[in-house]
Amino acid sequence: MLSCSFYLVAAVAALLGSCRAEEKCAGIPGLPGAPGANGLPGRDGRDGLRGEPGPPGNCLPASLDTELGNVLASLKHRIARLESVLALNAKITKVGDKILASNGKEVNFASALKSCEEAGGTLATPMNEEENNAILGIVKQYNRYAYLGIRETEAFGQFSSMTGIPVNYTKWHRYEPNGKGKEKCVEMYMDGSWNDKTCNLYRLTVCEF
Ligand code: MAN
Ligand code: CA
Repeated sequence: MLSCSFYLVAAVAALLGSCRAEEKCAGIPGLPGAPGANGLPGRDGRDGLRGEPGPPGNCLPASLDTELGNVLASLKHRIARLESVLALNAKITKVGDKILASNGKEVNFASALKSCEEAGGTLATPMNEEENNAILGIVKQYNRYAYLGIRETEAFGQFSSMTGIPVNYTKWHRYEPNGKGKEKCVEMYMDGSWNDKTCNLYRLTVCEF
């Protein structure tokens, strides 16, 4: 049996890795150690090469800018003159930014709305007294009641424009609206006041654009 002191000497020798004759003493390679912690970030790289020049800006050359300005001014002038011609012939009524016009036809509400929409507008919808008076001018011109672009919603007694916005301005005739959900459309009387009315009658088509 080997003495304890032999083991002690062997252990110390192994720990110190002391070996004078390498070929004879090289032991079995140890197991790989655990991976080390991540290193510190590297230094910044060097500046890159100069980029390509950017695309041209959206500024027009002065000459083209002037030319477009002139074209725009003459278009505006021509449109203004055309509007004057149409207004002179009572074909259109200008009120604020809106243009009102009628085809002179009396049809039910759905057909009137369709005609206006096909022409790129909608049924005339007065948003204030000035617009109501402008529509009234057309109603008087044709001497016919007109359907307005206002309808009763699912909530009885609540009226909205075709876009679904509840009407803010109203011009109800005395005791109107009184349809209690049975008169879902609105007609304009000859004095500009409103009456809720069924939608299947023949009323003047007045559009706004
Ligand atoms: C008729 C209809 C109604 C309206 C009354 C007013 O019955 O036009 O819509 O409210 O007249 O008297
Ligand atoms: Ca009514």
